[in-house]
Amino acid sequence: MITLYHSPMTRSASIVWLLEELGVPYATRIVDFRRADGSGARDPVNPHPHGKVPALTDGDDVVFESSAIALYLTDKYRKQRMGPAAGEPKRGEYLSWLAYRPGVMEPALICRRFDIKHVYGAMGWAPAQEVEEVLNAHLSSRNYFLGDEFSALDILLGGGLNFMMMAKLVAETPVLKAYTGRITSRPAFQRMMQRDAKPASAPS
Ligand SMILES: N[C@@H](CCC(=O)N[C@@H](CS)C(=O)NCC(=O)O)C(=O)O
Repeated sequence: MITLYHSPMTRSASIVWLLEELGVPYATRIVDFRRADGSGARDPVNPHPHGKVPALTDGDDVVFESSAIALYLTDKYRKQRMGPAAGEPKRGEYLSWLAYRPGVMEPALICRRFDIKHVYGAMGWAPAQEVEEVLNAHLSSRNYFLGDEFSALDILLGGGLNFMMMAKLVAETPVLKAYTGRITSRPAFQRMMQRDAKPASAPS
């Protein structure tokens, strides 16, 4: 049985959305974590080495970091296809964008929030403005990250873009507005939102 170590309305919500799309049985274990305002604490039951969410266990396997969890799940559970398998077309593209989320997109946009100046050649990511241009250009000619096929990329990167647009960390362009409208109208997204709206003490 899959157990997701989760806290509502955090990055682990993406994994709830992905599990809902995959249609596999899972349980959520609500855990506390250290918040930006200084509240919260690491939860000793959470297997993530830094006490972050998400983390996931599946039998004896422990998986942490959103992109690794997404790759693990979409490789292993393939009744509902949510990304190309090894050897299939677009696998390289799939892996590249999966790595782009924590390696480039997130740090670039979070630097913007804290007004941290970008330094070419030193930081492994690109300036926020450049990241926005790349994402808008990519999505202007496609329905989804991989073209016509919805995949875990639209949850990890698309869900992140949706959140950052609401938080005003990303400009609301017609391209991004249409794209996030497409992905958030999915029933699995709505189910995730309903789940996360439940009080934390409710059985999950
Ligand atoms: N790189 C991680 C980031 C996870 C992360 O930072 N999650 C936040 C909640 S949205 C957290 O657990 N923060 C607690 C901490 O930084 O200790 C991922 O993509 O899964």
